[in-house]
Amino acid sequence: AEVKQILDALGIKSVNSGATIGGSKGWLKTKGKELVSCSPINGKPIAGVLTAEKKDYDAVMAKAQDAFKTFRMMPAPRRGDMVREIGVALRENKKALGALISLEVGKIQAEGEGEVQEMIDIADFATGLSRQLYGLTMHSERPEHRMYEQWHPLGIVGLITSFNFPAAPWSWNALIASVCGDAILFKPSSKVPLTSIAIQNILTPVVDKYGVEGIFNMIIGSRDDVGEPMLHDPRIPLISATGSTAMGKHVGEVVGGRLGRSLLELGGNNAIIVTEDADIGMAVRATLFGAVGTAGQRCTSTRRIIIHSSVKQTFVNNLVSAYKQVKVGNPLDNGTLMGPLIDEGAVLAMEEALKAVKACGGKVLCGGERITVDGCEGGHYVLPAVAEVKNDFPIVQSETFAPILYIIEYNAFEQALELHNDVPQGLSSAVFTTSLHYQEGFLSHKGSDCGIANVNIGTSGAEIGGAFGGEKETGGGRESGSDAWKVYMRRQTTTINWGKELPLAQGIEFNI
Ligand code: UN1
Repeated sequence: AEVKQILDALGIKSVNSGATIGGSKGWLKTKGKELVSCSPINGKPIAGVLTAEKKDYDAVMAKAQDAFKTFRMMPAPRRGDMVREIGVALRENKKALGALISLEVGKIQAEGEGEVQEMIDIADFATGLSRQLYGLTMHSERPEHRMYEQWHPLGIVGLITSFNFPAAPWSWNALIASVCGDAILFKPSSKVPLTSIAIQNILTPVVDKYGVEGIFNMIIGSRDDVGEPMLHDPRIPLISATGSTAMGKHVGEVVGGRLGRSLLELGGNNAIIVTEDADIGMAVRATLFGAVGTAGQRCTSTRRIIIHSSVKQTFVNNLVSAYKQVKVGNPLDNGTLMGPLIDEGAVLAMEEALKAVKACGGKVLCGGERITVDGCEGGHYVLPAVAEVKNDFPIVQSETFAPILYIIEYNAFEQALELHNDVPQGLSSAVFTTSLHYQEGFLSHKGSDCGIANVNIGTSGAEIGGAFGGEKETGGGRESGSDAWKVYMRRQTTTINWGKELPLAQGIEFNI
C-alpha cells in the first residue's frame, strides 16, 4: 500500500514510457523491451518501463535540436526563474521522491531525502547563477579597441548517470546546463529508471508553463540503441558521465575521437589519514558515515583509513564496536543505518574482494556476511566489513562498490601522504588531525592529489556549492558549484575596433 502511494504521488504507472521530450505532451509511445525495476529492499518488482529504441532516440534528438534554437535566446535570468520553479516543485515532492529513491536504490530515508535536498540546493544556486554567467573584459594592446569574452549556450548536453545517485547528479548537470541555455538528453542507469521518470513528472508543470518542451529530455534504452549513438553523435557537444572507470575510459575515447567534450566523474578510492594527535571519537564517527553510509555505494565512500601506528588499536577497537551496533535492514524503517546493496552482483563482488584480501595475507576484522532481513527475504543485505591490509594489495588499489573499509598503518606523516596518493583514483580525501603542520601538509602541493580534500570532515557528503569531481582515473571532470558552469557553455573572445585606423596586433606593419 505504501509503495502504491509513493508511485501515485509521482505519477508512475505500472508500465511507463521510456522516452520524453519533457512536459505533459512529451511522452513517446515507446515499444522496446520491458525493463522491470525491482527494489533491492525485497527483490520485488516496483513498476516497468517500455524501453526506447533507436527511432525514439532520433525523434528525441530532432526535437531537442529544434528546442535548443529557441531556448538559447531566452534571457538567462528567465531561464533561472524557470529553474527556481523547478526548485519549488522539488520542495513539494521532497518526501515522495526521497521515498522512491529509497525504494529503488535501497538508501535509508534520510539519505533518499538528502539527495533531493541536493537538488533543491542546486536549483537555488543555479537561479542565482543565471544572473552571474560572467565573462572578463581585457585591455587591448591596440588603441580604440575593446576586448572581452562572452559565454554562449553550448547545445545539447548528454547526461549519463549511475544507479547510486539517480537524482542529484541529474540536477547538478541539468539545472546548471539549463540556466546556461542548453538542452539536456538524460540517460539514467537502467537499474533505476523510475526515479528518472519521477523527475520528469515533477518538471512537467514547469515545462508546460515556460513552453520548453525538448529541453529536459530523457531516454531509457539499451547501450546499442541509445548509449552508443549518444557518444558518437556530433550534435551532442558535451557528454557528462558518472560511473565506473571502465565506462569512463570508453566514453572519453569515443567522445574524444570526435573531439567532443566529456565531463567524467568516475571511481574513487577515498582515504582518511588519522594522525597520532587526532580526535579519535570524531574520526570514528566520520569513518562510520563515510564507509557504511549508502552501504558503501557512494563514489565518495571512505574506502581506506591510513592511521598512525600509535593510535591504530584504539581506533580499530572503537570502530569495530561501532560497526557491531549498526542496524542493517529495511531502509524504510526508522533506526536503520544501512540498507541493502543494489543487487546480487554487488554482493558477489564484495565477497570476491574479501576473498582477495585474505589471499593476499590481509585480515578481515569484522563483517562481510550475507544476512536475511525479516519481511525482506529477496533483498541483498550484508554486514559492513573492516579489514587490515597493505596499500599495495591489488584489491586495495581498485574500487569495490560495497561497504568494505581497509585499515592501513603508517609511522611517519610523509609515508602517510605517499600511501594516500598511491592509488589510481583521485576523488575525495580527508585528514583528521589537530596539528597545523599535518593539516597544511595534507593541503599543500605535495599533499592530497584528490579533487576534494577535507580536514576533520569525512570523504563523503560534499556540499553542492563547491566543484565536485576528481583527478587521475576519477576522470578530471568538475560539476555542481563554483565555476563548473563553464563546461556547459562556449567561450567566445571578441575584439572590437571602434577607431578609424586598422592597427595590427604584435605591432605588425602590413601596408601597400
Ligand atoms: C556519488 O556518489 O556519485 O559527496 C555522488 C557526496 C554526495 C554526492 C555523491 N554529495 O557524497
